[in-house]
Amino acid sequence: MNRIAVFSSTILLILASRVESFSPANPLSKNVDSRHIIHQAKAPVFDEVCDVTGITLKRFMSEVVLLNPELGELGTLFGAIDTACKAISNLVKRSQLPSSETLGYQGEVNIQGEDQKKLDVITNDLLKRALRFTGRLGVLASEEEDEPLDLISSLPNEAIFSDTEKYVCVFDPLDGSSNVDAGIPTGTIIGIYEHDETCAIDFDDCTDDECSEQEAQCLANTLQAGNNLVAAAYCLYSSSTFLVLTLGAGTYGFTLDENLGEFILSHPAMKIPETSSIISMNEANTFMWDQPLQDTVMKWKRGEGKSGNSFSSRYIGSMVGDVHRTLLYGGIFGYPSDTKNPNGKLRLLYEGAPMSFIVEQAGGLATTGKQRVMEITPDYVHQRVPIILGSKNDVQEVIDAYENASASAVA
Ligand code: AFP
Repeated sequence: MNRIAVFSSTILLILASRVESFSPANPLSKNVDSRHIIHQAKAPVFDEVCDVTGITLKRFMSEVVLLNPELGELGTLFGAIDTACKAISNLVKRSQLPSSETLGYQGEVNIQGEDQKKLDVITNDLLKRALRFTGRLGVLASEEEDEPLDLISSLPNEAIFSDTEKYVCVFDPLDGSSNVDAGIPTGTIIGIYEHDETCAIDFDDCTDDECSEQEAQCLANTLQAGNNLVAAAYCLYSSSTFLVLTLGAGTYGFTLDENLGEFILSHPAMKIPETSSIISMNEANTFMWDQPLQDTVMKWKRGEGKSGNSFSSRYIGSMVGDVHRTLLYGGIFGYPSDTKNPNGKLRLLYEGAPMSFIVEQAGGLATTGKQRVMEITPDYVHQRVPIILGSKNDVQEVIDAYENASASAVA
């Protein structure tokens, strides 16, 4: 086989697996309309550049858009995410240098009562600007913003974007930032929803009171269940910089090639191992967890769970790093409900739902113990949710334990 043929067949396999994961027989596939189905109709056009460089994220997205022109605006948003992740990766890497002045605290507390680090604020601003100037962003909600923001109406020449499709972006710009001073991995988490045009606010024409109804509509745009996500991604800033995404048809991992300055497809059609032997939760909280979870984890430690594997612990305390390892090696990552925090610690909208989407699209499961995370509609933007996600069989064992406990409570 010549070089182009080898490359072409690899891509066709990737595209085939994207289509396959949309099969209605796949219990994990979302209830999607045809707009989100990636068609295999036309053979992609390739050149020898990719044979030398690998498939860049830009190339990947343009192939997707070529085959699915209706996803064109999403391609533009991913262009902004690509740039923002590279910029944040540089900021995090340089943050220890005395000249960077990005370390330490901002002196502000965010809406969840957490001390904001300078990097939280800088990366929030960076991502906000990158997405805003695509002209495809309707509303944005961030861990670092008290309320959702409508940024499109404040763009210069906003009118030129009036006919383009808009999206709602929800994100945590720098998750795990409390670890950054110790050089521990951090990450950015992003979820993308469709946008309801009726939410545009003209800030020039209204006082706070007059706008409240529109603001409520705007807010409603962001309060969507994970099932409505059209795309999700995370960037992990670690030994390498990774960008992992799903468009609802499989999970794809890219690694930043620092020499090229491009994300290169390194993990096509990721599949999380179905069973594993890794527990990744803050075990200092074990005694406060729900009894079914405590019992299951204890069985795993003794090698008495369904798989018979003796489990081992791996916990960074930085969700993106822990989820990335879980995707690659399998196991369970969680921040479950406990007696002190009945809804756990992690936020549903911009942490729980996008990560659950990515994990499910790689063949894993994500639950609160009692409910699939993707089915929960948030009541407010910064709502927390208990999370247990990872290898299908291991998460199922937890779900079964909760079901058995509630059945015996009823009996
Ligand atoms: P920070 O962003 O404040 O560092 O919190 C990180 C995080 O939200 C998530 O990334 C971790 O999984 C989780 O908190 C760790 O929490 P514990 O320190 O309570 O284990």
